[in-house]
Amino acid sequence: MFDSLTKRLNRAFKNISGKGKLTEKNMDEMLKEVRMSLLEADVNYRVVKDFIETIKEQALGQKVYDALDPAQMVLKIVRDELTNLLGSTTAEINYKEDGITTIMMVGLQGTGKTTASAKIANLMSKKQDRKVLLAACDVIRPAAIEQLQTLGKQIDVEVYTEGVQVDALTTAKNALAYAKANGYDTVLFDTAGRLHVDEELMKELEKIKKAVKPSDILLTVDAMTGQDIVNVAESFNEKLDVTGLVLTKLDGDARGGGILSVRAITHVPVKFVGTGEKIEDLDVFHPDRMAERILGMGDLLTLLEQAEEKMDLDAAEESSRRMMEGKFDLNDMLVQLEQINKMGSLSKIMKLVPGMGQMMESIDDMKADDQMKHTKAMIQSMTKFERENPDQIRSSRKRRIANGSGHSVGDVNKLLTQFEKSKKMMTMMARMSQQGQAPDMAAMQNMAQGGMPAMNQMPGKKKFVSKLKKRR
Ligand SMILES: Nc1nc2c(ncn2[C@@H]2O[C@H](COP(=O)(O)OP(=O)(O)OP(=O)(O)O)[C@@H](O)[C@H]2O)c(=O)[nH]1
Ligand SMILES: [Mg+2]
Repeated sequence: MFDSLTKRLNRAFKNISGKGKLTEKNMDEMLKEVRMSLLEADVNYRVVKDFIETIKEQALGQKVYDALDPAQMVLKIVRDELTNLLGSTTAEINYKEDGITTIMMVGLQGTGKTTASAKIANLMSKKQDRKVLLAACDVIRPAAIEQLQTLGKQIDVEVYTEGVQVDALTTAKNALAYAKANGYDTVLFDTAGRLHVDEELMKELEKIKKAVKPSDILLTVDAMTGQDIVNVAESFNEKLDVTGLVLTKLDGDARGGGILSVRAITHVPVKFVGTGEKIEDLDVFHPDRMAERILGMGDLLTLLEQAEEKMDLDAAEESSRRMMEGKFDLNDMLVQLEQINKMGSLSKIMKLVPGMGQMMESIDDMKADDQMKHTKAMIQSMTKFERENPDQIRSSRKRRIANGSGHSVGDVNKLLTQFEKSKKMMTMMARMSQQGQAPDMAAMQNMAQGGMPAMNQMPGKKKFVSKLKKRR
């Protein structure tokens, strides 16, 4: 995601960091670089122009030239302005206080309406305790209804359909009546897409809008189409008054131009972003976190939230406690590996850790996954005694473990060394956690080089999250 933009921006900031005094000349050079990076990322030129001017003004206003650490100040200004560009505050779904919240999904063909409908339905029913109905209002593409039904089953959300014989408007009205009669509090209407914005599509959508009086009209736009997003969003917005955007396929968007232009020009807030094909690959859009991600500053809040959601907290607590007491053994390492697996691909996780995105850009998920499997196999070939007493594993035991798991003694040695490093690192993190500090960069980098990342050992979950939030 935005890898090339992040890299170029970082290069721009290098120009001014480490220099004791900031001069207008190197500030100008830096801004020129930033400008080029944004244009190259396909950000709208008007947006870029305004952005650079604002940075200049801010820099003058905040007297960065006299500051002790000008580079840091400039970076903060850029971060804040980038956050503003992306919408400053998190835009929420317009839930109705009483009555049924109705959400219409609209967008061009293949942009991800159906997928996003299911992802959002899943998020609302699993995390927000809402009773959600999906309405299949795409009666144009024959397989569309089936696609929604398959997704509905997967997430355990009912799908209302009357087949392709009944038109979209009637289906929408009936779905709403059905929701009322059956105690649903939220209905998501999946509608048909067209290749281009056309009259016929807009007319149909306007009729559905009139009938279901949507609390939200969410427009899905494909991040990979870059600046064109702006044109599409403007056309839809003119006709329908879109209330939010779902920016899909951000996982494939190396440039970022769309996301950076669309809010500034259309004033429609981004509410969600799609980051992959799987149901869980949906993030609520937070402008400040996205700005930091674009600047390569990582996103610890999202990382911690994901950890909280996906990991088995009891197991994590237990291994944390054991670690604090200096009892961390190979059983715990196995538990941790399993936890990491649950969080998804290593490269995605690492991008969220400050400073790691750059460093781990070439991380090979297949290789990392393979390595985890080998490590697990070796630990699983050990006896209970061995797992609890790694330091007692001598040559004959090593040979047995190697043979039993189809590895060499060298592999077992490597595992044990890695374990020792992890243990050391965890002790260090535990100390930081007790002192209530955020993990620092050096520790993170050690972590990457040393062995396995111990996500659940990041200092104290909820407390840490609120501390981080307060720091902003
Ligand atoms: N990588 C990636 N793929 C996505 C994402 N969202 C959707 N897709 C894929 O994009 C393709 C189209 O998604 P759909 O949800 O069917 O799109 P749609 O807008 O409903 O398409 P129509 O109903 O034909 O207009 C599917 O193959 C999805 O798996 C995303 O965030 N990331
Ligand atoms: Mg669809």
